[in-house]
Amino acid sequence: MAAIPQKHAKDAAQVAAQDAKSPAADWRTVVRQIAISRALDDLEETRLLPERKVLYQFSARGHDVTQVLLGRQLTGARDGVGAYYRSRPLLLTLGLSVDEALASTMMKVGGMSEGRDIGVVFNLPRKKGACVLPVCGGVGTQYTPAVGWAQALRYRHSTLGDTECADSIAVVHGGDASTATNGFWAALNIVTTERLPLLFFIEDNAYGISVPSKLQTPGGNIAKNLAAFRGLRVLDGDGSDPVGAATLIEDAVRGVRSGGGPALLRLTVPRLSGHSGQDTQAYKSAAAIQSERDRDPFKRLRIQLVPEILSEGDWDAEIESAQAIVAGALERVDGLPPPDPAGVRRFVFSESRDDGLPDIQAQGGIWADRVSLPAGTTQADSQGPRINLVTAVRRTLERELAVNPRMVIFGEDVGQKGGVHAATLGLQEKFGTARVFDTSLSEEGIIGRAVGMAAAGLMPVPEIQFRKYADPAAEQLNDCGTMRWRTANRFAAPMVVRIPGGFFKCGDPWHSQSNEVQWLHGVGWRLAMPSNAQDAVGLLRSALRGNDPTIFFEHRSLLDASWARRPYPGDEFIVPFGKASLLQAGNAVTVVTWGAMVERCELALRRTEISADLLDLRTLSPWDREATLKSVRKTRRCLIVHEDTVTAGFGAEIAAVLAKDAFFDLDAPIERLAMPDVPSPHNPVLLDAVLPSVAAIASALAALVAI
Ligand SMILES: Cc1ncc(C[n+]2csc(CCOP(=O)(O)OP(=O)(O)O)c2C)c(N)n1
Repeated sequence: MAAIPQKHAKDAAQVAAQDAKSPAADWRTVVRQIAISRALDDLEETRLLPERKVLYQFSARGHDVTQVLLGRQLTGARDGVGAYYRSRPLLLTLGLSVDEALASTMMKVGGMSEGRDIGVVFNLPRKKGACVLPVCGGVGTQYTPAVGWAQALRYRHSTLGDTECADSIAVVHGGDASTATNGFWAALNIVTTERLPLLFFIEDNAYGISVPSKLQTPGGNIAKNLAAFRGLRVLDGDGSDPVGAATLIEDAVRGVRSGGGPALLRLTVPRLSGHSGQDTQAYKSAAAIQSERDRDPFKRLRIQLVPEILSEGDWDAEIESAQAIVAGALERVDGLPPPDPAGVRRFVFSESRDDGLPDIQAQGGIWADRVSLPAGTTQADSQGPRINLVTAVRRTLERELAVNPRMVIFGEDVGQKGGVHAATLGLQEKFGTARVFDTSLSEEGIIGRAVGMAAAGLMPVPEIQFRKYADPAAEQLNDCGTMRWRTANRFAAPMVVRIPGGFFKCGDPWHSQSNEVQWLHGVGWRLAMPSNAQDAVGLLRSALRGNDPTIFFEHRSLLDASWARRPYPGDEFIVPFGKASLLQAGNAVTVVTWGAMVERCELALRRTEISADLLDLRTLSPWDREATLKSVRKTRRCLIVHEDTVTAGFGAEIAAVLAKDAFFDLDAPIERLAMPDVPSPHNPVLLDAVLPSVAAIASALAALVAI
């Protein structure tokens, strides 16, 4: 063997030490994997982007060496990975094939989203071996779902007895700028307070597009700033020294895997290309660009390995082999067809196959793991004791916790206190703190964690304390809803988010808004708005045993309202979504409503003695178009009443459908009665002035039938 040049002797010694103990020691494979990533970047940057066969290119050049080294450490049977758009080398190391990678960026059939999402916004469903949660475009969105995966590992191990989770971990990969996001801090708080097995793997390339890292964290070094953060092990190193980085990565992963609690590893890396294919890097000086090139970790790795560990010939052979692999993939993938536009509407929700069996996602939720639950019945037991709506929710949660060991309930104050609305009262006492638990005050953390738990095969039931406080979770809610579609049914995150909202004895802009229309514009969410205890039981059970993310809206004014009290309909009672309830039948007009307005409409009809169909939609996603159309075609008039504000409220959608599909059946314009476009006011006098009242509904009905 040739003598090691003096200046590299230390490197070679380190490599040899690595060799003896680390899976990353198979340096030849490491070199090939990095070279494949580089060859893909080269191909895309120099050919596919100019030829417009790739429309959005993100190079990982400079980030690739450390990612490959990390990937080789993720050997746990149920390791989970949160990733971002620059994580392709990591995914390639974890099993993403080169064909899949190229088909993704080239928007072809066989890509990880079937052309629906940006090609580097990946996912890697896996029952065994590291699973990569669906990547999102939003920076920082990867953090809280990875936390959910880590918590699910602990739950699956300690409560479900899944021994494979014992030494599995979660890893979340992000850039320096992502450490400024809400998601990062929410995740950091949760993993350190809960002591979850999660590694933050931060590749600091000193820029967020063009913004330097000193604007993302004071002094520009997140590791330094977190050095005293309680419950977090912090490691910091130079990612352009591959051998040193390999040691740090191994150390960080081993620490988390062996029960040492959460850790953060920051590695500085050069970003050797623009932020994306479009970025000319005009904001960097020539000297800065040159200094980044000088820090290229792949060049450094060659110096560290050749010739002592790998011969020059072996190194070159790996580079050539990588180029051949990528060229072969290109030949195959270039010939693939684009995705069929006829399929673009598929997989917004769970679907059935042609043979009627469910077309279940590869990963996420209890359906993907074929967990079976008791059969439901649509027959209500009318002999049960009368219960109020909040009891209906509590009893249904209790029953489902008993039959579904994968179900967990969490949120602010839901534990010992039993929730500020008392919907979870006594559940923690009965089922323990692993299954019913309080969370930190972070709605992003609550919903993001639920996403990761669902991906790991649980049925999370998070509570958002009041409707308005779902706002900080908007990003996670949105990304959860689109997950099935984005991944072309590879992943889904079914969960039931319980949200109390709407007015109570008074209103206010914070606790009392209803704004359900926001969910209806959020692709992929089911939405239930029960008006009474019986429907609450049935709809909640449907949602909890279902295979889609669902918002379950609990109207505050109905929780203990006497009108909403009904006989307990039984432990297996279900109400299918999308089926309106016809509360009374008549001929002069159709009244379409839901939630707290149902009782008011009933009272108004009694007061006016108008013969009407009264439809309680019960669910708005899906909503019962057929029943609505059928009724309006019969009565030829329609009044829609809702609490949400009028402009672009859901009544507008219903009216548009009726105007088109029942146009020739109508004898009068479709009427809407809703809140004017103001926030919910506090003083009851003001609230009464804007909420549709019984009197206002009655006079709208009278006017409508008089036309
Ligand atoms: C929430 C959000 N805000 C802004 C953007 C636009 N954006 C995309 S990448 C990026 C910079 C992120 O930098 P960093 O996290 O350091 O990762 P890097 O790209 O450097 O690898 C920005 C601002 C986004 N995708 N998401």
